[in-house]
Amino acid sequence: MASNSKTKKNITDKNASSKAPIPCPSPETTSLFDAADTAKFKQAIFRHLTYTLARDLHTAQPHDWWIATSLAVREHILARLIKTQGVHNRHNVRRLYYFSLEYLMGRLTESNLHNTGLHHAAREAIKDPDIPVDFENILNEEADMGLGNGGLGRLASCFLDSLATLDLPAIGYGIYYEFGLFRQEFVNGAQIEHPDSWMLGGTPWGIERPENKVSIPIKGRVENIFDDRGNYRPRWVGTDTIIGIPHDIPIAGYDTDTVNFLRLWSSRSASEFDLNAFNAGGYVEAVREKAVTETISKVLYPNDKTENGKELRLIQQYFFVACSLRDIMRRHFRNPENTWDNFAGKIAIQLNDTHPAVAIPELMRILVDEEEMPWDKAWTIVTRVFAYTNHTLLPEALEKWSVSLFERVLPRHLQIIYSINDHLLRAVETKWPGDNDKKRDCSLIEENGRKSVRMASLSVVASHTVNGVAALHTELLKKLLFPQYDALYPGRFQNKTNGITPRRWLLDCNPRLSKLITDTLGSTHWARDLDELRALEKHAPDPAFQRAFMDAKRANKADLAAIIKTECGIDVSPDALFDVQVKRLHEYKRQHLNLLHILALYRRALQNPALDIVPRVFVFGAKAAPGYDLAKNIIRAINVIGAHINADTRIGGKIKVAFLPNYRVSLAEKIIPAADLSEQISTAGKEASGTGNMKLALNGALTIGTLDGANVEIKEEVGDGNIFIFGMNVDEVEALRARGYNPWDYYHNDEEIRTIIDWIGSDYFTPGEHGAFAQLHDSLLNGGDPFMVLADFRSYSDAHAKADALYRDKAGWSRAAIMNTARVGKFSSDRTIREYAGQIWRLPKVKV
Ligand code: 26Q
Repeated sequence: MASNSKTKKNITDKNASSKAPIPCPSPETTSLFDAADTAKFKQAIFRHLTYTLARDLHTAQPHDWWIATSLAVREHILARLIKTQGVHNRHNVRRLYYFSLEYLMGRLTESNLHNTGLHHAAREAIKDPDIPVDFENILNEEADMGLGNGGLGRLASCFLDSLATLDLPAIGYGIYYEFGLFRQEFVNGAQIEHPDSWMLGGTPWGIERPENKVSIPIKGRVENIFDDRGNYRPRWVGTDTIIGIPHDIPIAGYDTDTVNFLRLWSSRSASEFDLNAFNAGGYVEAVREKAVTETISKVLYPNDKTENGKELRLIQQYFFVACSLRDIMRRHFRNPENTWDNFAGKIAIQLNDTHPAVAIPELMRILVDEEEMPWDKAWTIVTRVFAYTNHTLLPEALEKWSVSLFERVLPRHLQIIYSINDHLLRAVETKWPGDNDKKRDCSLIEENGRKSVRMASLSVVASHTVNGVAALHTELLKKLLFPQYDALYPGRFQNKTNGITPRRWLLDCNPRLSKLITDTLGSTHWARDLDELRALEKHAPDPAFQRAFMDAKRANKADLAAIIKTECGIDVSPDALFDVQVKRLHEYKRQHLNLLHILALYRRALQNPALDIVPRVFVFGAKAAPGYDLAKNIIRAINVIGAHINADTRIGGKIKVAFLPNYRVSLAEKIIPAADLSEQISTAGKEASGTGNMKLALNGALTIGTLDGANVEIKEEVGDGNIFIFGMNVDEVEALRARGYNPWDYYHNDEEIRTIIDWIGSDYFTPGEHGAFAQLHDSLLNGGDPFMVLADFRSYSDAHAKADALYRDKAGWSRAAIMNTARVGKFSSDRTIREYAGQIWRLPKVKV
């Protein structure tokens, strides 16, 4: 988004204020305690502006004010960070290490202000007339830290917030990508990707730690050597070297002194100064090699289902886990009490999907090759340390690396994987003697055609615990994906239903609703214990409370309407029903089902001008992977058809479609508080959990959704009357698929479906441009409609009619919206993290 640097209005008396650098806040507005805090905070801002940034107060830009404000809160956080780490180190505590290739942190300044209790002081301080920028505008200067694709990366960030809030010792590890997820722009409705140079303006939140740099070997070959006792001692030789430099992002817990950190690695070339052949050719060659090495941490892969077989991706994975394991070992062994014997007692590593799974052979290699530990002892350590979270059942999303690529990049690791496989297949033989099918199912190596390494299988076999991310997903994981391992390792699979941090996703992003809740419950303690929201239930029938609740919603909708006007140029009314679908663009998430329904409504309105429908604004936010053509075609179809509908005066503005460009965490924070209806419409069995569903329900949106992922559990919590469930369940999807699903049946038997699909296939919306939406059109018919959009359409349309009817009943809708907020306490990531800490990590709290 363009830099939002509107300056503060109504600066009346500059002279008067500059004579009094620390004006006394008026006693009516702030308590004495706050006044002191405010004064100190203001001093800190000015101090950083002058002595850290070397900026003149009068020429400082909004961006400088943002940095100075961030540094003012950072002081408090760093003091607590040092204290926390001192306690953790001195007491040699057990720690959790979260390994994730993605973190979608969003903006950090405001959440850090909230978590440290300095939000009010900062807001007041910035009212000073000497600061020519509004608080909001200062916060808007911050670029999102968008180092992730979607749900998996945001989950990792919510977990870090909960870990610190619950006083659990934890460090996150990942990559300090120079470019996060691309910035999205629409040109003629089509997605255009731009690089996301989030670091460009500098960030006060990443602290480089060159003193903790590490060296990593890669590539090379294995020499098969035997020692003087005839033991096989392979040597990994001829390797290249990569340097990893850590950057720490402090993670301040809410209302506690605990500050953990996220350690992200950037790659540097080792050969920078190795220029002994000092001639022009050697120099340029050396610099070129440096550039290649430094591409490792350049860019996040923008695909949120596997982009299989890319060498750089495997190198990224190996780079960050190899750096992180060395860092963990350094921390462990610098305490003289520690040995390998207590390593697994002090260290728990959680693998966020299979992306960091190469940590398994890397730790085995360190133990067996470098520490010369017997295989079984090493394997015991490994399997006591690792646990693995699975986030998908989609076969195309399961990571597989070709054996030949693996051999080229990590030859010794491949050997180790083969050895793990030998041990595994012996166990399989013991359990199912002579059963070759079982061996094929369990093997870490897929043998059909070109051989490949199954990273999910490796992760299951090497972990003491494997978890799914919602109850339904975990059941399907055991039944469909890994029945062989569930039988081989009884009890290894667990469920851990996802959660979201109530701090960012209610307290920070929805101040109006937060204030109402705090005023009603008498304190902000609900932000630590989200189950306290249950106490709102008894206010749900109260007309005054309903009015206050819906007033907050309406004000949020007015704010979003202004954003829609700025970003899309579309006028929408805050009195319309705001129907929101925000998530990555994927066929299985079925944004095209939403589009078919929009077209149905539009057509019904055209056919019957007297048709009485509740005015609706359909809000979309979604990025498509740059190489996913069908997803991009769906985006263009929504944009182009939406623009056509928006411009059609015959329907009196009753249907508006707004696709907000560049969906990201900071935009989600504006959209979610303004939603009435939450679209969670994946084909049953495909969405592992979803977390946007939880954020929207918490902010008082009603879900229209399938019985998929965590929707099932949301329904259980909020009650059948407060959610619109439609479509086939998992068993019905499976049964229809077994009978033979044919989308043409629905096309021929349903006049409305047929006309709409023909409409999409025509050039009606793109005069002169034939086949603009051919990919979408074909996928629904000739392509076999793999996600069964047509099969669920009628039921979806009926569910929308019910939503329409309830929305007309103001009291009924308000009551249901309040019930959603009141009853989704289960989906706090604090609950999720308590379960992980108790049942997977065995991780005790440490109060600082
Ligand atoms: C893998 C290999 C190469 C390139 C990219 C990838 C890759 C990257 C990201 C594969 C998958 C992802 C992300 C997956 C993801 O976000 N999954 C979502 O995880 C959420 C948190 O558990 C769930 O709520 C969602 O249901 C699930 O789709």
